[in-house]
Amino acid sequence: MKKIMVTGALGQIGSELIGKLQKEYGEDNVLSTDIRQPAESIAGPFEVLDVTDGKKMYEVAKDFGADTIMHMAALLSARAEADPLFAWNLNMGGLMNALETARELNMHFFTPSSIGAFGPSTPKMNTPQDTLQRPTTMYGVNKVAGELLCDYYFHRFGVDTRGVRFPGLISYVAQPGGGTTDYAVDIYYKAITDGKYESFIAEGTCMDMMYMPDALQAIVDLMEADPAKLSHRNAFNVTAMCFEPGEIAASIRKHIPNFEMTYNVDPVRQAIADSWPDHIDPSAAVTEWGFKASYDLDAMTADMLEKLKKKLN
Ligand code: AKB
Repeated sequence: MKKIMVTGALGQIGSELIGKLQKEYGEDNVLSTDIRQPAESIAGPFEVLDVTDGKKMYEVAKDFGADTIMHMAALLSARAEADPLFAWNLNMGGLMNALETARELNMHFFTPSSIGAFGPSTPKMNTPQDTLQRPTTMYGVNKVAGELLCDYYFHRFGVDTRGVRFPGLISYVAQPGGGTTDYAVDIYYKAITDGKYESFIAEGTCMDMMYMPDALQAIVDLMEADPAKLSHRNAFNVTAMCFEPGEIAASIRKHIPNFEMTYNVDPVRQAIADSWPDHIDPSAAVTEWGFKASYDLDAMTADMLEKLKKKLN
């Protein structure tokens, strides 16, 4: 049975990944770590861990007897643009410590990359797995450097590093913080509480997205994949849908007919969105480890609205 340590366990992906991993591998075999204490008690073991503290990361992993590290702690794109130096130190320092811990303790390794690893010179449609990556954001620079570092640790030290390039992730459990794709989560909350939403991303701006259950399944499937079948590792394109703000509004109107959408574009987040692809090609993930997404836009909207109505009432 695997023994998995997760960093950033209280973040947007981490807070749901923990439950998924506990279901797959048993509650006691998943160690949650985060820089802050959980607001309410959470299932399974928990340790406070600042990922920039490499010594403590190593000790926590060793004491737990972890054989796998899932490094989720990171600053997202808009936050990183507001404080680039802090982003570099946290995103790269944390990743380096996690890779070193994995090397020293001979652990399997997962960390997410992002569509943010692409830039304006990348082909926008059906963005290939292997293509130009010249991002113009600090987050993107971190993600490309991170992909290369993970490949380096695999080739140089034999660490079993694996990763995916996630699109915007949408979930009703934990809200994202400081991302460019966050509008596609906020919109569902506001649709229920206010019946209207002011989008900070302009009409017509397409970005790839995925519903959280598909993202969690992708992590588990990639980590379970036969290494002999992986010719890529860091990191696989994955996506479930791509839409622009008007399309998500139209999907919400199928349930809330009077839902109103207005626009007040945030130039910083719009520039980031404009530098990213419209739609990436996930075929390498499909071929090499059977990636599959179950939710399209309308299926996700129906589930989000149903679950959020229960949560917010
Ligand atoms: C962000 O918007 O920064 C993230 C991402 C696409 O990596 N959701």
